Amino acid sequence: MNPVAFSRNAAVAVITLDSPPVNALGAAVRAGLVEAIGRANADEAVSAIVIAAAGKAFIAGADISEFGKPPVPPFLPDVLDTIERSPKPVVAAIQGVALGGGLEVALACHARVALPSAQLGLPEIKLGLIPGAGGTQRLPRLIGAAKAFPMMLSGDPIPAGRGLEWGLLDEVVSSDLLATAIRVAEGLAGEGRRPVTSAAVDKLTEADRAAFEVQAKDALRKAGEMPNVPALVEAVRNVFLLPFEEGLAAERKLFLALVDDPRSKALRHVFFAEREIAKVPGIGPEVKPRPIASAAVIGAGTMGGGIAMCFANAGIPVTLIETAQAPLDNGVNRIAAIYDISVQRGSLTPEARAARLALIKPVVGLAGAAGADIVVEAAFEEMGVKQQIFGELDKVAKPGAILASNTSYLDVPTIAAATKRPQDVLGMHFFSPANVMKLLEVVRPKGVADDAIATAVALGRKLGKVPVVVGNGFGFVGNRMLEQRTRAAERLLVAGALPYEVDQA
Ligand code: DAK
Repeated sequence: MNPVAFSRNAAVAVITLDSPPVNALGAAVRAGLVEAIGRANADEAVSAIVIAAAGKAFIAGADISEFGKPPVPPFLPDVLDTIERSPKPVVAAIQGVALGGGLEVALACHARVALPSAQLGLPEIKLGLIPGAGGTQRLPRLIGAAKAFPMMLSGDPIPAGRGLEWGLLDEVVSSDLLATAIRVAEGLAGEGRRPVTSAAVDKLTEADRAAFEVQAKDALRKAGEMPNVPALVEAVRNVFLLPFEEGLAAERKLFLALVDDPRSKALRHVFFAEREIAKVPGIGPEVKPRPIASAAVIGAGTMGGGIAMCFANAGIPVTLIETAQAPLDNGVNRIAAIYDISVQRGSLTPEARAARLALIKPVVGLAGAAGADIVVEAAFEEMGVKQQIFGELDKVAKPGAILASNTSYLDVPTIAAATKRPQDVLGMHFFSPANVMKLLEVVRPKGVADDAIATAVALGRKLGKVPVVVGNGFGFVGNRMLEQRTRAAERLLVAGALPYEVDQA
């Protein structure tokens, strides 16, 4: 199938990208785009061009799997050059995400229209990179460096409405996206206008530059060891120092050095790994998760409290259970103190703090778990304790409730054997601090129902975690690795190495 289709609507050429799942800019798409722009410009009946996309995304950026492989022409910066230099105006029609190289395509166009649901972003920073196809040079020229730099520094997309407000978009329409893009393209052709982003200068004021330098200083202070932050600062600063072409060449050089950095290679690996682990063997989309409207957490210690916060943060009411009032009060006070710190830092409003605390209901005794759709046990790491709890849970929990243990090492089937419902018993292993760490091991013992695993995975995502389904082996995956490392470190200590030498090794 050709990933780039060409059609005509009166005097407007419509170039439609159709490369599922997300219209990434692989070699075939890049070649198709150049070819289609050339065809439109060669066609005397065409006066303007629209770049549109089929499917849920406009363009999700470069094909990440091509990074680090021998580059195949045409290169994206050259494709964008072709678009920007097109004698006939080119308009981008954006639905869904325009990310990375996808937004850079849109920036090279002469106008941009989008649906309200569109998301515009340069997420390269999250892959250990910086934008490498003109993003660091064109976006500041279009909206000012003080707005462009934070977008590139966070990598988080902005909604279409803000894009319109900032001048990144020319129009936002809730329907008839293609018809609007065609109208805008005809309008530009009629007026003989072809606004070129790389030539824009009016946003690059002294005030903009000063504001950017303040942001840059702060970013460099917080950058840690990530080399892409100083690279981003340098690239954006060039907007004020160099002509466009030279800034572009400098950006490309910085980008290519980062592509070879092992930290970027690791982050690209993580991108695909996180998508790979979403595919659970034997559990397809036909296995529906059970509805989870309420939860109970057993144990108000560090782990239990953190897990209860995960539920409250996701808006799920949660009963926090202890054996006595004093440890329960301690647990609730600890949770409130953690929320207080967030309020002091400004990352949580006092209202949101109150709303989250109101979702946590402290209760003494296991009977409090009776109404919950899921129970997560976070008691002492001792088989006897776990079996006793699960034996009692079997009597009080409602039928079909998921019974999960937060055990980090213990055999889940042995815990499940304390109940008459092993099909509902699994592991949900959070990592400390549970309200912060993203990894969630979902332990899948033999005998557990597929929809119970699907429920734990779906719930994990709702809690903002990266759920990874693992087998029921000692230490599962995370602690199994840490165990080996700790054992080796201790051997070195016994053999006479100093702790800092062990750290170095
Ligand atoms: N490349 C390859 N595959 C991608 C992809 C990409 N950019 N984006 C998504 N996919 C694949 C996923 O791996 C997944 O594949 P399967 O697992 O289904 O096989 C499938 O698309 C669906 O993705 P998700 O499962 O993530 O679906 P969601 O709907 O949840 O999310 C998303 C869709 C587009 C929001 C998300 O996938 C996403 O954030 N994608 C990554 C966006 C990104 O980081 N783009 C790359 C930015 S870097 C240069 C040349 C080029 C460039 C620079 C320089 N020179 C020659 C100097 C350009 C750089 C960039 O664009």
